[in-house]
Amino acid sequence: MAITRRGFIKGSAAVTVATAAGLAVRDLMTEASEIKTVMSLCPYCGNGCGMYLEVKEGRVVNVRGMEESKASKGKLCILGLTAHEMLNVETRLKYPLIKRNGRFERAGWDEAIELIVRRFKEIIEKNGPDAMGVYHTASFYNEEYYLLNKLVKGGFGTNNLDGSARLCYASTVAAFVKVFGGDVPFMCYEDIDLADCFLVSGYNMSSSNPVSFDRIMQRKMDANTPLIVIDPRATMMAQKADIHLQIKPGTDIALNNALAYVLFKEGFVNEEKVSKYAGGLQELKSHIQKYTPEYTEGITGVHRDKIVKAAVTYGRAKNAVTLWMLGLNQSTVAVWKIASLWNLSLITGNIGRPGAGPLSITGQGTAMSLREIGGLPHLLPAHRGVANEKHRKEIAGIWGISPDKISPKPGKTAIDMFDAAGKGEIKGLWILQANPAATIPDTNKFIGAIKKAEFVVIQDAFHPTETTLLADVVLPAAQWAEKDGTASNAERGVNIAKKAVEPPGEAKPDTEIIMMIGKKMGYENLFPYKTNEDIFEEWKRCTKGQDCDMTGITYKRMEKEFGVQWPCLTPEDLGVKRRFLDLKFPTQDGRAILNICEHKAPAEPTDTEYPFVLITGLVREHFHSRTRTANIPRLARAVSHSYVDISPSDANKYGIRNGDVVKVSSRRGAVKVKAKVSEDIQQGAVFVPYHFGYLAGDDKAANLLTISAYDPISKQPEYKACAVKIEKA
Ligand SMILES: Nc1nc2c(c(=O)[nH]1)N[C@H]1C(S)=C(S)[C@@H](COP(=O)(O)OP(=O)(O)OC[C@H]3O[C@@H](n4cnc5c(=O)[nH]c(N)nc54)[C@H](O)[C@@H]3O)O[C@H]1N2
Ligand SMILES: Nc1nc2c(c(=O)[nH]1)N[C@H]1C(S)=C(S)[C@@H](COP(=O)(O)OP(=O)(O)OC[C@H]3O[C@@H](n4cnc5c(=O)[nH]c(N)nc54)[C@H](O)[C@@H]3O)O[C@H]1N2
Ligand code: SF4
Ligand SMILES: [Mo]
Repeated sequence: MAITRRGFIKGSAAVTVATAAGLAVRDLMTEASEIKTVMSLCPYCGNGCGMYLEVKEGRVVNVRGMEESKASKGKLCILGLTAHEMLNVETRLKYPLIKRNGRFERAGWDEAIELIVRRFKEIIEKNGPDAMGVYHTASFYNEEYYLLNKLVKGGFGTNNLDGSARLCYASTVAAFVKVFGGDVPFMCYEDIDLADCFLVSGYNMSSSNPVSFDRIMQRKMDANTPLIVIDPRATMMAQKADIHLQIKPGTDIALNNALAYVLFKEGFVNEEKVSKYAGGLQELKSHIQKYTPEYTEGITGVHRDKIVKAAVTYGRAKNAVTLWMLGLNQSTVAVWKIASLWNLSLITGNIGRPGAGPLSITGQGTAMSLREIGGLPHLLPAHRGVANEKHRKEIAGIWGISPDKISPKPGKTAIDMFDAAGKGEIKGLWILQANPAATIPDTNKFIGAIKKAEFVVIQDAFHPTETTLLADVVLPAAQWAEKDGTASNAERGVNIAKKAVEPPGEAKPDTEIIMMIGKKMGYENLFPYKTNEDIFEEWKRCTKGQDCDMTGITYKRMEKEFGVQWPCLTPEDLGVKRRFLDLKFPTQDGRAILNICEHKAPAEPTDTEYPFVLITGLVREHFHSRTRTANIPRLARAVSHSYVDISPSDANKYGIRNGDVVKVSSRRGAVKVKAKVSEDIQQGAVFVPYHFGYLAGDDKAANLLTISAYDPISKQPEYKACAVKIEKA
């Protein structure tokens, strides 16, 4: 039978439509039919593109780019354009589930919440609040982050609240603190349109942020702007570059120091001027003397002449914008990698001007909000710290609790939190909007740890996921488009995303679920809200007088004005496009800090037994653990299975041909995936995408191979380098 769905006009005569099931014939006279447009934000990456949802008959039937969005100017990438297709799919979780005798059974909300509250209370009463670990996302809305932070730190009384942001952007935040004295990103997207040179390191933007990639390409076309890309792989981004510095994995610091060496030597550093706004110039100058292009060629594998050419191209630019992402963030020397890259902006005076400086774009959609709200183990709302007594008092005042309730001890970061569960120190785990059994490094270790925990609650919009299967209770969450929320994007612009449709079954917004658990645990006083807007208004009170002051931003204003950038003090205040144009930073002497950074190899070097470096990363058509994108047919088809990129010479050496099944093993696990013999990967390295967890097959998950070693400053794991061997399976 043909299945059709026809539009109809409100108030028109009865229309007959065949429903999706193709069976029922209904009188639809009273139903509205015109397309309703709802403003929203793309639920995926940190570019934070604005979008309009087109809603018809209670379903989102289309999305379109929002012209007014400063982040995207009407554009969307393939993920954004197909986002609505994830809403009504079979794998949506519609009811709470409780595991009994190893099997999930459908439960009512009351029963599920009662069980959770009883077990959480038991764990806290018996072992103290630090026996709880809460793991969340960098994709919540402000209201969600705020409530969870308040419940965990102000209710439970533990700071063990961390999440996937640790895997993603922690190193950049730590670098901001180290170099500029605080978590203070200061540029804006428009700076891309004004740059005369782009330096992009460890950021595969053509796949991970196609909208800003397009913007760079546009600027390149308009102004013939040179693009320098640092990446061990020949990604599309790298192939579009004027200069591709194809380093050996993990050798960024040596390369960045060599670029600095050439910049000094060729007279691109105005020492007197730089010393006014940056400290440590002479120390840096003497430190990098050993990083000559010749010496550095030996470490990085990049020809000395190419290093000189890149440095001179960068040095000549009037305004150079620098961008970076996980190729730097996910390393055991991540903070130094980033600081050595930013040294280049600082010594060449590429700072404090439109179109110049380090432009920080985040990975997940609302990572900026997470940082502002302080949903991390050492932070309290609005850039305050748990270790600071004055800060605890201020926040306790707004929360209406005694300051003693907030622990002064920073909580555990992601890897340490799960390790503590593995050791039996953390007994209760609550995981919201994350799929760590697919995304944490060293999956086997993670699964061992979560199995050791006494009670595990997962709150997700889909089931099964690699992590929901390991839970005692699974709670069904409404997702994007099914709830209201606000969020900051990478340029500090605050936006609203409105609810467009009802969630399926009994799924509820995360805010409601957090409040249900919190109230039942006895913290009614923490949740006096009638609406989402009430939550936002209380959050704003935390920002008053802080650097991220949002006093002038309201729900009403966000419905008309797009991405007003904090600080914004009054309703008339237009916000601040760029910060620190006076080159006064929140460090002790007001100057940025030039750091001495020394090259150090990854934690697990290659050897004769494990001779290859494994790089893991993303593809354009999938998002993270694919709970969403695997449900969208055109995306699922585009990349339907995991694979390993191997260079032609290595493939030849091992007798591997395109399409052969290859076993890739590390000291922690092994996968069997199809070989993709490709010029894009260098000899001695292999690449496996991390989107496939164990549900894609027991031997498919890249994170079976990866190592949980992390940067000692940021605690972000080294996903971009571990030692593996390959063999034809
Ligand atoms: N389609 C899609 N888009 C996404 C996401 C997604 O899952 N899918 N996720 C979003 C999120 S949360 C994030 S964090 C971002 C991540 O976005 P990206 O950081 O762009 O993605 P990755 O593939 O992890 O890695 C970036 C590049 O680092 C390179 N690299 C590896 N080792 C090194 C090294 O030692 N030095 C240097 N300089 N480079 C190295 C890799 O070859 C890779 O090309 O993407 C966001 N956008
Ligand atoms: N090997 C390797 N591993 C990596 C990386 C890498 O480069 N290499 N990159 C890391 C990076 S940068 C990141 S950001 C992480 C991502 O790691 P995760 O955040 O763990 O990955 P996601 O798949 O995005 O998990 C989000 C979960 O939330 C669910 N969800 C969606 N919407 C909602 C909602 O509204 N409410 C609730 N409650 N749930 C919802 C989704 O179904 C999904 O299960 O992965 C990391 N893992
Ligand atoms: S670039 Fe990022 S925010 Fe924009 S549409 Fe694509 S995934 Fe969404
Ligand atoms: Mo990320």
